[in-house]
Amino acid sequence: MNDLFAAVRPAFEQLREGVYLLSGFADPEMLFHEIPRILAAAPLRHMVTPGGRQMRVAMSNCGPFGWVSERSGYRYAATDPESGSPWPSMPQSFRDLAARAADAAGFGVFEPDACLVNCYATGSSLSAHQDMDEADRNWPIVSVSIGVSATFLLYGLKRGGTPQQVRLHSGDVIVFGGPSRLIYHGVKRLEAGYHPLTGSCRYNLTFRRAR
Ligand code: MD3
Ligand code: FE
Repeated sequence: MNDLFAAVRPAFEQLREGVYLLSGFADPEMLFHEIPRILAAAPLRHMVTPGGRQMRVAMSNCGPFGWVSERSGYRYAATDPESGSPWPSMPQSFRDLAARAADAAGFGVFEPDACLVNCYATGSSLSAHQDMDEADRNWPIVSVSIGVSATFLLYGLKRGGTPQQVRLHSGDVIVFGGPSRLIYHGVKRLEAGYHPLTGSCRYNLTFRRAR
């Protein structure tokens, strides 16, 4: 089925300076296989924003550090505030995938120390934001989509304007870095859909270097 679209959807596409779409780069089944262990140790939760609103996307983490949002702000934490325990370990297959994607996009060595697991139910969206909580913005960010397709929104370095819309399918990987590392981005409301791996949901793995 994928071959039908190969001509119009190349495997490697530069969306703009520092943003690369690697269509079908990841094996979503292999990655999703690891998810039950992670979520059993650190269940998905709707974190509260500093503004006091509950996020529509359910989140968890694996790896040495996890991204958390609380009334007091955003931070990277070595332990899950819900349990007080370290986050579940990052599977080697996750590290390898993130490293291979960053290298394929031209960023060289990438050793993520944080993997945010985002879970979108039907109707969930992620409003435009920048990823600013990482110590060293020279590292790229690698994002992997699993399950139901979604529309990713790419803005610019300033808030507002008309976003570039990118449809992301299961197994697609986006790598961000360089001049686009601090662009505003978001995800459109997830439409009702079905994927054999994830049912009506979309999962996204975001690999970052926090420290
Ligand atoms: C572009 N997640 O968790 S990941 C996030 O699909 C987040 O769940 C989205 O944005 C998702 O923060 C998109 C892709 C992503 C991550 C970081 C970026 C895109 C980025 C940093 C700069 C520019
Ligand atoms: Fe983000």
